[in-house]
Parts: sequence; C-alpha cells; structure tokens
Amino acid sequence: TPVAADDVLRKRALEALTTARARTRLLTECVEDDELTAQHSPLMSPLVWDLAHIGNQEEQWLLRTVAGRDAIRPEIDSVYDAFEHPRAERPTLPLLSPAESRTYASDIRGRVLDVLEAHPLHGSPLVDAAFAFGMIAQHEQQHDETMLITHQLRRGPAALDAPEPPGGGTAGLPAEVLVPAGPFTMGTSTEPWALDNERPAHHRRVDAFHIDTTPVTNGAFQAFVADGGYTDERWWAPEGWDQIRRHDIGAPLFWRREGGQWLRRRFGVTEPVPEDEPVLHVSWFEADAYARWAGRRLPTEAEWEKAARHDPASGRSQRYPWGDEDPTPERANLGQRHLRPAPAGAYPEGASPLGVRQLIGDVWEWTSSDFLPYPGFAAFPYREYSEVFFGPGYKVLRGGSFAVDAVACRGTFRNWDLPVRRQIFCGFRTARDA
Ligand code: AVJ
Ligand code: FE
Repeated sequence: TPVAADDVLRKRALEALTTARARTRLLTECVEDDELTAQHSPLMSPLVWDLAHIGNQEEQWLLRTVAGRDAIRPEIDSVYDAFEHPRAERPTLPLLSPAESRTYASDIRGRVLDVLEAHPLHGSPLVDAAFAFGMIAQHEQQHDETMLITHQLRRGPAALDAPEPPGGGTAGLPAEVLVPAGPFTMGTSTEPWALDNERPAHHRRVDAFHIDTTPVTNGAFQAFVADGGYTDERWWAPEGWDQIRRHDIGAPLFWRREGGQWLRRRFGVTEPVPEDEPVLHVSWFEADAYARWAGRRLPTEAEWEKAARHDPASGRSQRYPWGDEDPTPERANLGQRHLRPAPAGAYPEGASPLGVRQLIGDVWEWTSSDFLPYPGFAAFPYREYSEVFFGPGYKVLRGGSFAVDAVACRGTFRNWDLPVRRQIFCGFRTARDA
C-alpha cells in the first residue's frame, strides 16, 4: 500500500540523513576548533565552511522549498553560496564560528526530522520517493568526502583512524576482461534518488573492448615513474606536460622518494607506498600518460558503465556490478569504513558478471570522457548541480572511492573534475580496443 511504501521511504531517508550527520560530526569533532577555521589548502574551504554550508543547503531545500518555511538565517545564504565565493577566499568571509555552525546545522536537522515525519512523499518530483531528502543526504556525504580530502591535505598528526580493509591478490585473475560489442542501457529513469545528470536511461552502442580487471596499482605506476614516464613528452597531452613541468611533478601527490624507496603521507602518517594498492592522487593527465606508456588508453564513460552494469546473460543493466542489491562491506570499500583503498583483487563478491573487480568503491576512476548531458537531460532541481559544468573542461570519474558513502554511489553515479586535479581520491584503470 502507499502508506507502507511511505513508511519505508521515511525510514530510508532518516537513516541516510542520520548516517551522514554522524560522519559530519566525526570529521568536525576530531580536531580542535582552530583547525576547523584554518585553511589547510587554497584548494579547499575551511572545514567550518563545509559544516555550515551543509546546514544551509538543508535549510534551503528541505525547510524552505519542500516545507515552505521562512528562512531562519537568510543573511548567511550568500556566505555559503559556493558560486559566489571561490574556495580560496572563503576564510575571509564572515563565517559562523564552529560553535554557531554546529548549533545551526543541528537546529536545521531537528526541524527537518519533523518535516520528514509528516510531509507527503508524492505529488511533485521533489518529494516523490523522498527525493529531496535523499538528495540532501547525498549532498552532505559529498561534502563529507570533501572534508576528508581537507583532512588528507592537513599537516600535523593523525586525527582519524579506521580498521584496515580486507586483503586482495590478483593471482589467478586475468589482467583484463573482454566486454563484447553491442548496445546496453546507460543511465537510469527508475533509480529513485539518482541525480539529474544520471538521467534518463538511454541506449548506447559500444564496440568490443578489453578493460583491466582491477584498478592500476602503485606498483604498476612505479614502473612508469622508474621508466622516466614523467620526463618523456611522448606520453603526455600538451596541457598535462605543461602542468607537470610548471609544478615540477614527478610522482603522485603525497609521494616522496627517500632512501631509495617511495613513501607517502596518508592522513598524517608517512608509510612506504604499498605496491598492491590502487594508485591514488593522480590527475587525469597522469592517468592518460600512464595509459599511453602502457600501450593502452582510459576507458570511455560508456565503456566503464557497460563494464559495471551490463549483464550479458540477461541483457539488462544492473544497479551495481554484483546485481541490484545495495552495497555491503563484503562487496565494496565505501563510506570511510577504511582510510585507504583495498589491495587490487579484493572484494570478489563485488565482481561484475564478466569478472571485473573493484568498480565500486576504493578509488574514483578517471574516464576519457568529458562531462556532458545525456540525451533528454533536464536540470533538476537546480542548474548549479550539474548543468553549469557540462562541457569540455571537466572529465568524468566513476565508481566512487573509499570516501564515498553508499547513498552517493551506484553504477550510474557520475562525478567530474578538472583534469589537473589530484587531491581527490582518484585513480584509474585502463582499456584497449578489442
Ligand atoms: C559532484 C563532487 C563535483 O563537490 O563540487 C556539492 C558535489 N555540489 N555541493 C562538488 C556538490 C554541490 C560536487 N561534485
Ligand atoms: Fe555543496
């Protein structure tokens, strides 16, 4: 019955919002207040900006737009508008203090939970299937990932801790998998909390291709470095070559060479680079150069999604590589459960029908594709989520990282960033024509 369905939706939305808030609190309570107001990198906002921005977006969408309430603090909207102020200048804004930000976000949340208990969940695209609540839970989780990036960039002793991910191993696994030619369904028109850029479902024809069984590892990437990959212009797109020369880049971000070995800094701890782990913190240009050096290329976005969703037996596109059920800790490394990717070959239960591993979780995977709308795209509910970024400037990343929560990760989910970016939790796998 519709009533029972609403109960399930309210429970799902409540769980998603509560999970997000627990993570937000962890990320903003594990350091002293002066670390929340400091800017740890010009690429990032002070953590306290993310905290109040999370509350402000929740107020704007769930209290004002969905519930029709008056603004509680209209004067702060512009301070927390991501388009009015670039990240570098956010420390100079009249920001709420850490205590004010916490109070504001929790005050908004209290009122939102009252709205969620009683508001109709059908009758408009914004509330159907509790979409707006799911969208706001995803928004908070996306900023939680952003805050985790800030923690990674932060200097000083470790503030976060998590258990080690499960082991991996590629013995017995083929290096690559053949995905046969043919059409598949890309995107979705049925996933209730899919964001506008994932819609609508449409058919795409994809030629046969081979794709790596696992993401490219640190060990494989070290071979590229050792072979002089960063000093050989042949492998580089011109803009990428400019960037690595100008900034004197010769290895992934956070790596350094000491005593004949590669070390890396990870959340305040310096450790030897683990060879069997997917490489992290490489730009699209570095991924592209590695692929060319290896005689391969990055997969297109359509190839990536076909590898992740297409079931050759049924011809259907699944929600995830393993099927339609939600992620579990046995299937994928998500949700900041661990503070690093799992070694290549981990998560056999998360494999695709053709045997491709670790498509969901671990590391965001660069694709060769620009971020473009699907045929029939309609901006919803706001142009600034996706539409204003469409074009040749941004490259698509797929699959989510260990820092992405399950609510913001699925076979159709699309992320994007500038091809020079390397502080995000990004890696890649390669492909080739069949
Ligand atoms: C989809 C991750 C590129 O963080 O810039 C957060 C998500 N949009 N608030 C970003 C987002 C508005 C967005 N990405
Ligand atoms: Fe935001």
